[in-house]
This record gives sequence, C-alpha cells and structure tokens, in this order.
Amino acid sequence: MRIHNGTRGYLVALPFHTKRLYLFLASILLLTWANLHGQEIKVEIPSDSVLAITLKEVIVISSFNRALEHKTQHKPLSTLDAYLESSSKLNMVKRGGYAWEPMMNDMSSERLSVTIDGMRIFGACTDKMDPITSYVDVSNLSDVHIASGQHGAEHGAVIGGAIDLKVEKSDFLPKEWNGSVETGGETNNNAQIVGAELNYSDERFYIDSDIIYRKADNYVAGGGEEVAFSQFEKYNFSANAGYKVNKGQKLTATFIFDEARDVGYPALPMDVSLARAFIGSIGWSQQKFLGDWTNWETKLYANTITHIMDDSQRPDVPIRMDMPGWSDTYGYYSQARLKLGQHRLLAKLDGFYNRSLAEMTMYPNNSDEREMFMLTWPDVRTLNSGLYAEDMINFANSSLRLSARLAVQGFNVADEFGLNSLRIFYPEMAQRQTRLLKSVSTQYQKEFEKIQLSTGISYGERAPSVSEGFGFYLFNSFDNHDYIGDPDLQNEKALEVNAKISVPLKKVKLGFEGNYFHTMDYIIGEIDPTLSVMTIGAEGVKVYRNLEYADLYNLTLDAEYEIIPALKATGLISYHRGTDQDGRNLPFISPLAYNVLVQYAKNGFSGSVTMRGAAEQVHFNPEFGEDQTAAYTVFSFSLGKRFSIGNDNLFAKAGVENVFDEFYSTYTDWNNIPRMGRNLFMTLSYAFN
Ligand SMILES: [Cu+2]
Repeated sequence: MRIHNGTRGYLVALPFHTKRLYLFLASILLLTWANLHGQEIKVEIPSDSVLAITLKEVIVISSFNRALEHKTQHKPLSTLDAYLESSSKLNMVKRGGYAWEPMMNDMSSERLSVTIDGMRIFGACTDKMDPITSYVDVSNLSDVHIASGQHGAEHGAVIGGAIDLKVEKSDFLPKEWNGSVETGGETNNNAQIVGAELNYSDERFYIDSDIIYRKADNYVAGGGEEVAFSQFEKYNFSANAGYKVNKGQKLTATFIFDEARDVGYPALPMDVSLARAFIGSIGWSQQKFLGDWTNWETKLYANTITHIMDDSQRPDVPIRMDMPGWSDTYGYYSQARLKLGQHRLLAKLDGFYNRSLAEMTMYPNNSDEREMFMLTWPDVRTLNSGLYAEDMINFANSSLRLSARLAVQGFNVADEFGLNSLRIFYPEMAQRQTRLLKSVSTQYQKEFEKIQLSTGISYGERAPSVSEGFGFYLFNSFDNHDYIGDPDLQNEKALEVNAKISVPLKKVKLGFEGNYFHTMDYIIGEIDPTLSVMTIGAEGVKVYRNLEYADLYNLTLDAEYEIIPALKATGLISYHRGTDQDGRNLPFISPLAYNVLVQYAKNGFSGSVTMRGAAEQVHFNPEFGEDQTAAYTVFSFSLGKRFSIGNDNLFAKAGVENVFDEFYSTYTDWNNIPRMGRNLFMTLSYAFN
C-alpha cells in the first residue's frame, strides 16, 4: 500500500462568481449533446498538488501497475477489505471473513458516503452484511480516495467522511494489448484466488476487462480453534470502455458484476446464500464547457443489489427465518471546473433515487401455526438532489479551501402494508417527507519554513438512514435488541474542527492530526421498555432516538523514517474518544491503537515487516452490547521478487500473517469473534505487454 497526500480544488460561490454559477446550472439543464462542438483548447487542469498536506488519503491499488503493487503492497491480491484496513483513517467492523464494514472517525455506513467513481450505491441488508465495498474487488480499482469529515461532501451529505472507489481505466494511453493472469493462496482458510485481466488501449479507444474468483473455507483463530460459518465464495467481472468522439470529448461506460455465494457470518445468527450487484454507468466528458468553465463531466448510472439472507445452514434456531433485501439506485452527476486568477472552482449538480425493500418471513416449528411476514424496510423511496460547490484559493505560501453542499432529500414509504405497520407506533406518520441538508466547510493551509499547518472548521447535516427512519423490528445481535425506526427523527448535525501539523525533517517526517466532531441530534438506538420483542431471545426493543449531542475526538501521531533510500519505517499511534451529553461512552470507539511498518524495496526485491496492535479498551459501554477488549499485538512479514521474462514480468510474493498465532479480537469484531490465526500466503502474477 502506498499513501499519497494531495489537495484538490474547492469552491463556494463567491459573490462575483454568482452569475457564472447560474449560467453553469442553467446550461446543464438546457444543453443537449447535439449542440456541443468539440475543438480542442488548451486548458490547465486544476492543480492537484498545491500543498502536500490535507485530510485526504489515497490508497493505491492499481492492478495495471503490478510492479508498483508488488513493491508497495504487503499482500497483493488480498481482499479490498484488507487493503482498506491498512489505511490509517479506516477501521473495519468484522462480522466474519467477508464483507467488512468500513468506519472512519469512529463512524460507520449511515454517517459516511461510499461511492464507486462517484456513483451512489446502497446496501440491501438490514444487518449491514453488505457494505458497498463488498460489491467490488481490487481487480476493478486503481485507488481509493478517503476524505475525512466534510471534505467528503463532494460525494454526498456526510458527517464522518467519504470513501470513493476509483475504477481503473486505461484512459486512452497508447499501450495497445496488455494484461495479466494471477493466482494466490492462503493456508489458514484454504483461500484460492484466480484472476485475469485483458486490456486494449490506443489514443482513440480503450476497453478494459477483468475477472476474479475467490473461495475460502472457515478460518482458524489463533491457537487452532475453527471459526464456524466464516467461509465465502465470490466472483467479480468488470468491463469498461472509452471512445474519443472528438479531441477533448470522451464517451465512457463502466460495468461491474459482483456475486458472492455461501457467505457465512459467524458473528450473526444468519448467513447469506446470495449477494449480487449489477453496477453500470455511462459518462460524457469534454475539456471545454461554457465560457471559461472546463473539464465538464457528466455521468448517468444505475445499480441493483439482491441480498438473500437466511438461517438454513444453522443447526439450532428457535425459529426459521428468511430475510431477503433489495436495493436499486439510479443517479447522475454533472460537474465542471473554472480557473479564475487565484481561484480554482468546482461546481457539481447531483442526484439519486433509491428504492430499499427488505422482508422477513418466520416459519414456526409447529406447522399448524401460521407463517409470519413483515416488511423490515417498507419499500422506502429516497430522492436526493444536491448542489455542491468548492473554491480553492492559492496564495504565496498558503491556500484556502471553501466548500458547500445543499441537498433536498425526500422519503416516500411506498408500501401500504409497511406504512400501516409503522403507523402502529406512529399513527400520525406521513407517507412522504422532505428534508433540507446543508454543509459548509473551510480549510486553511499554510507552509512555514519547516512546518506545514492545516486547520479547518465545518458544519454538516445528514438525514436518518432507511433503518433509522423506517426500520421495523431489525434484530441487532451485538446488543441483542430489536430496533425500530423513527420517521420523525431530526437530521443529525455535526460541527467539526480539525488541525494537522506536518514537520518534514531531513530523514524523518512527523505528522500530528486531530479532529473533533460535536454532533447534535446524534442518532442512536435507545431502550423503550414499553415495547415487547419480536425476535425470540431478544432482551428488549430499542427505538432510534436523537441524543442531545455526542462528542467524538480522534488524535493521530505518525512518523516516517528513511533509514536508507531502499529502507523505510513508518509508524502511527492514534487515540479516540466518544461520549454523549451525559458523559456516557458511545459504542465502537477505538482504544489506543498503533502500527509500525518497515519496508525494503530494491532491484525488484521487496520485503516488509508490520506490527499492529491496540491497548486494552478502557472506554466501552455494556448498554450497547460492548465488553472490554483486551490488548493485543500481531506481527506479519512478506517477501517479494520480480522476474523479467523477455518483455513480460513475473511477480511472486509470499508472507506470514499473525506470525505468533495470537488469539485476539478487536473492538470492531462483532460479538468478539476472534481474528484469523497464523496464515501463510503466496501470490503469483504474470503481466504481459
Ligand atoms: Cu443480510
């Protein structure tokens, strides 16, 4: 893995730009492709490297560049989840061996935006078994952009931040035919990975395709205990193409098919027999736009997800259940840039329409009793229309970034039966509702002689998620409660302050970063003792409520030391804290955590040693199903070598994870399921040109 820092252009409609902004918006609505003409003009793309200090992190995956991947990635061809886990900004909630859920700034799905090339997608599982990251594979992606807090507002109304998964494209590079085949294996869970890609690209046209297959059995925890129901099987295919209609005018299309079968969730009472996604988009981009506006980019997209969850594989259950879910999303965005003196502006119009439906059918053991049917997500239709603008203003040794998003979000509970079920609790509940979501952000960066400083203040809002607003008896196995949504929840609002100091010395780089989220109307489930449970064995019922406020702090210290040019050591230590207005601990807040990575790379040879660990969890809360997580430290190492065969390259890498076979689980492991014990892995990639 390699981490880049980069800054981007940002925009708020300054008064003297207002006219241009209106012109831009009007044009998106009125223009048709027919009246666009394509003559190439020289335009400067907004610089991506004003100051190398930001709250953004980029994880490079790039399967096109095997040399880079094998040099920098500890474990090439590992799952996307493993790549994401190596990020300094993300933690992964694990419910098993597959489909981990990313968390940023101690916040998960509802408070983040996860997009694929800017496309919004929503999981179809009421139990969060299918984060968006589970519907792509590393073979599809070039890199992952991680933006903290309101820096993620470009992609949607967020509180915690945004993760944008970038699809890998040949992008008209004159490489002609190229491709690769690769295979990998792991000893702990007998994982087998086979993949291939084939690409053609010239200056007029490109088409990229890749396919990957993964299969894993149950994994074994440290000490030798097998974790039952942790198996999975997945295949993924993607193709994307581009055609240059004229100079500076490009037509692009992307398609991803992803299917997982027989996925076990050892931390949950149910498994998934099928999780399938079709993801597609068509894009148009041209360098010249209206007046001085350039880099016009428009995309239309659609995706559909099917999630089939049941307990048919479990030996003893009080009652058999089927819980399928579906999520369809249609959306678009259109954006353009403008460089005006010191200003680099970006204006973006976007929208999506999502349909979320989930059912639960219970089959009593006594066949005389009737089956029970419920809509756990009552066909909720979400329509969101947003306008985003940012301005990056460059001064001599500093820069100022301003951004804002305004969005209108409407909910419609389309199913009468589902609506009437919810009206048992909320008799006055309307079928439709509309919410206004606002976000503003400022970030100031300054470069002193030896020190770089960045500080910002932001405000953002989000609407309740489908589960929080309209969920109907969603069983949470973590705190053993049934959850009911509340359609009258207030929007959650966060005031965010952040600061980062970087001290690049000769051989040592030091960084200190902190952020603080004061979140008003923080949404969380609270016990309602007047309601009785639906799930057999559940302790009680919780209803989503707005807390008065919650405070979240994250502090990180990182260091990088170049021992010799080929040998580099990096280290990171982080502290997190989260409490509500009464000083009560919030759930899923990281204890003190650290990692150290030593990497060597020279002449096609690479090696790495990592140490990851956390201190004992001090702040936890049994009210939310938490218990104390013990301290742990795990070690891994890997060795890699590149072999040149004519024009082609063969990359080999092998390593050992959890070298000392430590038995451990972390604060993000659902119901304390233990993590994988000692694991040997090996990957081989053959890349041809
Ligand atoms: Cu599920």
